[in-house]
Amino acid sequence: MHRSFALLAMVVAALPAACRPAPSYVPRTRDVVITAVPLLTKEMQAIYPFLEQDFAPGGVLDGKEVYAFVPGTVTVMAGDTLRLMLLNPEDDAHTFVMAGLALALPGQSRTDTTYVARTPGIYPFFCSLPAHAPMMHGELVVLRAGRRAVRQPAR
Ligand SMILES: [Cu+2]
Repeated sequence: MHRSFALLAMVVAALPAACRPAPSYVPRTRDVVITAVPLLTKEMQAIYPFLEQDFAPGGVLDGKEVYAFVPGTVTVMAGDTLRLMLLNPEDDAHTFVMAGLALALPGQSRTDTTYVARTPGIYPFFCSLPAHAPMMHGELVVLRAGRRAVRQPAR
Protein backbone atom coordinates (compact mmCIF):
# COMPACT_ATOMS: atom_id res chain seq x y z
CA MET A 1 0.00 0.00 0.00
CA HIS A 2 2.73 2.46 0.89
CA ARG A 3 4.49 1.62 -2.34
CA SER A 4 1.35 2.42 -4.41
CA PHE A 5 0.92 5.73 -2.64
CA ALA A 6 4.54 6.64 -3.17
CA LEU A 7 4.23 5.78 -6.86
CA LEU A 8 1.07 7.91 -7.17
CA ALA A 9 2.81 10.82 -5.45
CA MET A 10 5.69 10.54 -7.90
CA VAL A 11 3.32 10.52 -10.88
CA VAL A 12 1.44 13.58 -9.60
CA ALA A 13 4.69 15.41 -8.95
CA ALA A 14 5.79 14.71 -12.53
CA LEU A 15 2.61 16.21 -14.03
CA PRO A 16 2.77 19.73 -15.43
CA ALA A 17 1.52 22.30 -12.93
CA ALA A 18 -1.62 22.88 -15.02
CA CYS A 19 -2.69 19.25 -14.54
CA ARG A 20 -2.23 19.11 -10.76
CA PRO A 21 -5.16 19.88 -8.49
CA ALA A 22 -4.92 23.38 -7.05
CA PRO A 23 -4.24 23.36 -3.34
CA SER A 24 -7.09 24.46 -1.11
CA TYR A 25 -6.89 28.14 -0.32
CA VAL A 26 -6.32 29.21 3.25
CA PRO A 27 -7.89 32.65 3.88
CA ARG A 28 -5.45 35.26 5.03
CA THR A 29 -5.39 38.71 6.51
CA ARG A 30 -4.35 41.40 4.06
CA ASP A 31 -3.25 44.96 4.77
CA VAL A 32 -4.87 47.32 2.27
CA VAL A 33 -4.17 51.07 2.17
CA ILE A 34 -6.53 53.23 0.12
CA THR A 35 -5.78 56.93 -0.28
CA ALA A 36 -8.15 59.71 -1.37
CA VAL A 37 -6.25 61.67 -4.03
CA PRO A 38 -7.28 65.01 -5.56
CA LEU A 39 -6.93 65.00 -9.35
CA LEU A 40 -8.74 68.11 -10.64
CA THR A 41 -9.99 70.36 -7.86
CA LYS A 42 -10.87 74.04 -7.66
CA GLU A 43 -7.62 74.72 -5.80
CA MET A 44 -5.73 73.61 -8.92
CA GLN A 45 -7.07 76.41 -11.12
CA ALA A 46 -3.84 78.36 -10.52
CA ILE A 47 -1.85 75.44 -11.95
CA TYR A 48 -4.23 74.51 -14.78
CA PRO A 49 -5.90 77.66 -16.18
CA PHE A 50 -8.32 75.54 -18.28
CA LEU A 51 -10.03 74.49 -15.04
CA GLU A 52 -11.56 77.95 -14.63
CA GLN A 53 -13.77 77.29 -17.66
CA ASP A 54 -14.40 73.66 -16.58
CA PHE A 55 -15.67 74.70 -13.13
CA ALA A 56 -17.71 77.66 -14.42
CA PRO A 57 -21.52 77.32 -14.70
CA GLY A 58 -22.18 75.05 -17.69
CA GLY A 59 -18.56 73.81 -17.72
CA VAL A 60 -17.78 70.09 -17.88
CA LEU A 61 -16.99 70.07 -14.14
CA ASP A 62 -19.76 72.45 -13.04
CA GLY A 63 -20.60 71.39 -9.47
CA LYS A 64 -17.97 68.64 -9.48
CA GLU A 65 -14.38 67.97 -8.51
CA VAL A 66 -12.36 64.95 -9.58
CA TYR A 67 -10.88 62.74 -6.89
CA ALA A 68 -9.76 59.13 -6.94
CA PHE A 69 -9.30 56.30 -4.53
CA VAL A 70 -5.83 54.83 -5.03
CA PRO A 71 -5.70 51.95 -5.68
CA GLY A 72 -9.03 51.88 -7.53
CA THR A 73 -9.19 48.09 -7.65
CA VAL A 74 -8.47 45.76 -4.76
CA THR A 75 -8.48 42.01 -5.43
CA VAL A 76 -8.73 39.44 -2.65
CA MET A 77 -9.91 35.87 -2.15
CA ALA A 78 -13.22 34.97 -0.53
CA GLY A 79 -12.71 34.48 3.18
CA ASP A 80 -9.87 36.99 3.42
CA THR A 81 -9.89 39.58 6.16
CA LEU A 82 -8.91 43.06 5.06
CA ARG A 83 -7.22 45.42 7.45
CA LEU A 84 -8.25 48.61 5.69
CA MET A 85 -6.35 51.82 6.25
CA LEU A 86 -8.18 54.73 4.61
CA LEU A 87 -6.09 57.86 4.24
CA ASN A 88 -7.45 61.29 3.45
CA PRO A 89 -4.39 63.54 3.39
CA GLU A 90 -6.13 66.64 2.06
CA ASP A 91 -8.39 69.14 3.79
CA ASP A 92 -11.70 68.24 2.08
CA ALA A 93 -13.89 65.55 3.65
CA HIS A 94 -14.85 62.34 1.85
CA THR A 95 -16.72 59.14 2.59
CA PHE A 96 -15.95 55.51 1.86
CA VAL A 97 -19.06 53.46 1.12
CA MET A 98 -19.15 49.78 0.22
CA ALA A 99 -21.55 46.89 0.86
CA GLY A 100 -21.86 46.70 4.63
CA LEU A 101 -19.53 49.61 5.25
CA ALA A 102 -20.02 53.39 5.37
CA LEU A 103 -17.29 55.58 6.81
CA ALA A 104 -16.71 59.31 7.07
CA LEU A 105 -13.22 60.36 6.03
CA PRO A 106 -12.65 63.78 7.58
CA GLY A 107 -9.94 65.99 6.16
CA GLN A 108 -6.38 64.99 7.03
CA SER A 109 -7.42 61.78 8.71
CA ARG A 110 -6.58 58.11 8.88
CA THR A 111 -9.42 55.63 9.41
CA ASP A 112 -8.71 51.99 10.19
CA THR A 113 -11.28 49.24 9.97
CA THR A 114 -11.57 45.52 9.34
CA TYR A 115 -13.67 43.99 6.56
CA VAL A 116 -14.22 40.30 5.85
CA ALA A 117 -14.69 39.51 2.15
CA ARG A 118 -17.14 36.67 2.59
CA THR A 119 -18.78 36.21 -0.80
CA PRO A 120 -17.20 36.18 -4.29
CA GLY A 121 -18.23 39.07 -6.48
CA ILE A 122 -17.37 42.58 -7.57
CA TYR A 123 -18.27 45.21 -4.99
CA PRO A 124 -18.12 48.89 -5.85
CA PHE A 125 -16.84 51.38 -3.32
CA PHE A 126 -17.32 55.10 -3.69
CA CYS A 127 -17.45 58.51 -2.06
CA SER A 128 -21.08 59.46 -1.48
CA LEU A 129 -20.59 63.23 -1.75
CA PRO A 130 -22.57 64.36 -4.83
CA ALA A 131 -19.78 66.71 -5.96
CA HIS A 132 -17.36 63.74 -6.13
CA ALA A 133 -19.67 61.27 -7.93
CA PRO A 134 -19.40 59.38 -10.14
CA MET A 135 -15.65 59.85 -10.49
CA MET A 136 -14.52 58.87 -7.00
CA HIS A 137 -15.08 55.15 -6.98
CA GLY A 138 -13.38 51.78 -7.15
CA GLU A 139 -14.05 48.06 -6.88
CA LEU A 140 -13.32 45.30 -4.44
CA VAL A 141 -12.95 42.09 -6.46
CA VAL A 142 -13.51 38.99 -4.33
CA LEU A 143 -12.38 35.82 -6.09
CA ARG A 144 -13.84 32.45 -5.28
CA ALA A 145 -11.49 30.50 -3.06
CA GLY A 146 -11.05 26.76 -2.96
CA ARG A 147 -9.73 23.98 -5.12
CA ARG A 148 -11.17 25.46 -8.30
CA ALA A 149 -10.19 29.05 -7.60
CA VAL A 150 -7.13 29.00 -9.84
CA ARG A 151 -7.63 27.83 -13.40
CA GLN A 152 -5.46 27.85 -16.41
CA PRO A 153 -6.87 29.74 -19.40
CA ALA A 154 -8.47 27.57 -22.11
CA ARG A 155 -6.28 26.91 -25.13
CU1 LIG B 1 -15.17 62.48 -1.88
